[in-house]
Amino acid sequence: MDFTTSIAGVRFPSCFMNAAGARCVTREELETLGRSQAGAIVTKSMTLEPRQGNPEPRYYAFTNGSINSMGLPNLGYRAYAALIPELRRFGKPIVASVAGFGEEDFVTIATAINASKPDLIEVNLSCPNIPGEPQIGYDADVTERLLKRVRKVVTTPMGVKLPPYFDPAHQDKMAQILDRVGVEFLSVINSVGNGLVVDLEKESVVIKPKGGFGGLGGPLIKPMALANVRAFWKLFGGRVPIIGTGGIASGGDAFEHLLCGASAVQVGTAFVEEGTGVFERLESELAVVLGKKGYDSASACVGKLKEL
Ligand code: RRO
Repeated sequence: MDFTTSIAGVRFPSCFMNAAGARCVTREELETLGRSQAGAIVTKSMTLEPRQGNPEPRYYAFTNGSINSMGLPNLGYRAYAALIPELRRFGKPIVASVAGFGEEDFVTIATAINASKPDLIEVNLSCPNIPGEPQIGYDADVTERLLKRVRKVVTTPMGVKLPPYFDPAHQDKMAQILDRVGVEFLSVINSVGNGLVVDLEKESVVIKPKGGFGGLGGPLIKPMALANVRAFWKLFGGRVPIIGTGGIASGGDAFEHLLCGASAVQVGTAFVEEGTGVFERLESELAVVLGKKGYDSASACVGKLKEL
């Protein structure tokens, strides 16, 4: 089965990769991804300075998903800028996830990371877990201003990691902004922000930061992820490639994302829970699904969702 895909002219040996944040902070984790079956190495979202992140416990997995409030633990952009050329030896695309506190940070980081020549730059507009910092992607004016500045300093294909939207008006507005700015791909969606999971035995929250509120991931967010992939795929008429993220725990889940319009998929919760073996498992499961349905490649079913 052919799992190759292409995003913004970059060829990926497999359509499966890690989601930014999942086991991709340290050099060791990034090299482990390099040696794995994953079709790319996606870095943790980086900030100006190294960060320890929020106090633990800050990640909790439960039956239908996960909740996290990691708080951007990362090595700082200088370390990733130095690592990216070294990660080239694994012969697969490198996706650098850029974050920051305020517009200036994004511009500084994007400039330096662009110079280290990753294959794609994913601008994270949707971290839900910094106390007092709203998600940029929920503020149209801030998003447009920030992206216009970042766009000027980035020559690498650039995309955005969007939060989930729950109203078509918000998706329309964001699509118009992204059209004006000019982005080469979309990563859809980040975790569903500020959920709350309760341990009924302990009568307690399950993570420490922000009184227990955190970003939800895993199977429970799949319908929201599929809806956003589909909505943006339609809004851009399939012309802007989409990386689908959210609830991919089986080959069938990946197939659903492809049908909705994703050209590749990122795996977060399932990768954190299973480690790199998840990429082989998902590929073999997707091969069975595609084979049964008569598709000879993953790319053949992209956007083919039927409507009634
Ligand atoms: O580090 C985090 O807490 C985090 C980030 Br930056 C993000 O974009 N999404 C998420 O669920 N957690």
